[in-house]
Amino acid sequence: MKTFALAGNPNSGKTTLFNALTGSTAHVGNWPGVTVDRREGVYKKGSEKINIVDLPGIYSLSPYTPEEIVSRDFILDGRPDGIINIVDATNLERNLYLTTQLMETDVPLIVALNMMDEVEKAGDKIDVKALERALGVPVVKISALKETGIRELMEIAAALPDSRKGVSVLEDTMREKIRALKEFYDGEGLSSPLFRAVKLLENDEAESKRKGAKELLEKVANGCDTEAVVADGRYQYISEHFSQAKIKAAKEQFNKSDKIDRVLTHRVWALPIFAVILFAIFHVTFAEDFLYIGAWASLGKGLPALDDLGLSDGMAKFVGIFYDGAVFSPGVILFNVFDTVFGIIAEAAGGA
Ligand code: BGO
Repeated sequence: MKTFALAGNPNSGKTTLFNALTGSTAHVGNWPGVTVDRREGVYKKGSEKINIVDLPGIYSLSPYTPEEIVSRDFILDGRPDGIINIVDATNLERNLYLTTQLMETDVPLIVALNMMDEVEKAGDKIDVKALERALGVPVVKISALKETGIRELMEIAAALPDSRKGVSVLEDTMREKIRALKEFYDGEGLSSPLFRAVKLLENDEAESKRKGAKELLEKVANGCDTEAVVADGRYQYISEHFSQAKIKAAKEQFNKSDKIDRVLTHRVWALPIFAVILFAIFHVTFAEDFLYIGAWASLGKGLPALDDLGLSDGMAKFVGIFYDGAVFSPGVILFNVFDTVFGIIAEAAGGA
């Protein structure tokens, strides 16, 4: 039976997807030597059963937190048949930082673009083909919560080739440095040499400890702060390539709140509009002639004053809350309601 690792940022929906995939087959243990839960279960709904190992939620494959260490060790040395990288589609750029690292391993990889129900609810769209081109791995839209797209995800995952050669989004900017370090790792016969080479450029603690690695890095780096260049390179690639996949959506959104924003924040009209809105709020709240119906209805003659209506005392008191020759604004009506109610209470209390 094939084993797939489930990897992703905290809150990307990993637990929800794991539960949807494994149901009652799930069981919890511990990763050796650390108090981090190891959850495992079997996906049975496809043509072949697949063992799913849920890795802890992580932002990076650096070896610093226990969660990062167990995830990295399992991916590099646990020999999974593939990685399902769950990505929160509502936070695409941030989540893809981890994806750029998973891409550098030699492990077959598929991206599950989760929370698509939220994306669609917001009227957004994501260009999956553009994402696939930029990542070089299959991308499948899913909603772990609504359990949509999961069968397709698992069918494509099951059909992934047995091996993959890692690729790095940094190969354009740091080609020579990466090549020199990768040669070193090729010679060491370790798994995922490209991943380790880039990690060494990031001054990764685990890779720097390897015999001869630090000296080689110093020589290759030649005074350059490679760690910063790597982080910059990842973010730059993400904003250049992956934001494009979303821009379409942003343009469509432009029809709605952005259009209103464009008017309300216009360099000329913004202040007059603001003044009108403010005036309207004050008028609605405080005006004694909020709706001066009479002026419009009878060409300036106005409606009769309250005293001229010939109402009984009780009725005049009630109508007077809302009207006296013009309809009062809600603020004035509210004031009158309180005034009348407290007047009645005060009168009753005085009498008592
Ligand atoms: C709460 N769509 C939507 N809309 N939400 C999803 C999806 C999806 O496809 N997948 C997951 N979520 P985890 P990690 C919650 O718990 O699986 C939601 O950390 C809440 N809880 O339901 O836990 C999921 O394992 C109260 O949301 O992620 C969960 O990776 C109010 O994403 C959250 C709102 O999922 C994280 C949400 C008490």
